[in-house]
Amino acid sequence: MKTLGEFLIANQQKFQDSTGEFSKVIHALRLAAKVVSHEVNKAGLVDILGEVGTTNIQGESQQKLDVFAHDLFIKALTNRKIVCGIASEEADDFIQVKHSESEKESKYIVLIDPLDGSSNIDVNVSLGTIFSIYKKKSKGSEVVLDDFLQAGTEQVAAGYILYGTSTLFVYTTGQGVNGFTLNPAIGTFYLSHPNITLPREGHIYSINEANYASFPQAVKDFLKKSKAEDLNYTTRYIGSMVSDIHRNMLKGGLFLYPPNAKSPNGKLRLLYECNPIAYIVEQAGGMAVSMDKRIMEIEPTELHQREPFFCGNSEMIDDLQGYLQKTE
Ligand code: P6P
Repeated sequence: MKTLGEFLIANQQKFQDSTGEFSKVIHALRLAAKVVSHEVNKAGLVDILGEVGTTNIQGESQQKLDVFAHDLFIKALTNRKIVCGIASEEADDFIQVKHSESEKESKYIVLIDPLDGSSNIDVNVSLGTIFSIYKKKSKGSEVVLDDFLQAGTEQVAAGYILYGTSTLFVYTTGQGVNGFTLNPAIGTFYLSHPNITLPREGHIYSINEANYASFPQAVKDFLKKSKAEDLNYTTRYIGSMVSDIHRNMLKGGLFLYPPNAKSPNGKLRLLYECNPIAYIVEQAGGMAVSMDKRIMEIEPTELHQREPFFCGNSEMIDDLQGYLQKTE
């Protein structure tokens, strides 16, 4: 079975002018994913080992896992100087990756949610990392905010890492979606889910219905219809987006995070949650929209802006859009 490394080499050879720079970005994300996977899988032991609130043998205080994951991905990407800028959910502003005179300028930027769903750590629910890769578009030697405020259609690649019953690295570069499962015994990702494609039909919808009272009427009407007996829909909601999305990718379904009273623009972040997931879902044959438009066509205005987010099987999205376009 092909490893992620072999897959990258095979794909790199398809682009005669490739310099291997992009592969190095994926290699760095892959390395960080292995370390985060190890830490996530021993999180439950932290209390038992008595590390919480004290210092470990290196004298470092026990970090919260999401800060740990942020630091790790940032280090993996900056130490190798393979990107020129990074934006993270855990950092208010973007991070400039400076190159010395002798170092070759990198052309890639990465936007990342280092550990999405981290509030689930204490209850042993799966977590995820979500990333998006673009090319720097500004002319100067330093990245500027506009380099990060690109529409999702400009993505060079996008992916997620699911720290679940196994650790899965799923990504696309625009030629379909492939998933790699980590063999923790030897630290190698193997191609376990080649060319992931959404099943033609979906009968699952994922939504937090506790917010029903303040959903837009169009969403309420869609949900009412979805409960009709003859549709044999079922609802599944883990509350950790990568888990909900990955299940729907394999089994078919619709993920919805509408606007609500607590989150008037929805809760999910456009740049490092909605756009990368949208790229993956579209590459798997599905669709991803905000209230009235394709999510990847939204022109971002802020680094951490939130958007309503609906993605999954095309026929389920078409059905939902029939309601959304009748908005009140
Ligand atoms: P709610 C996790 O906190 C997260 O960012 C996503 O992973 C998940 O889909 C969503 O929030 C869950 O939000 O409001 O349903 O708890």
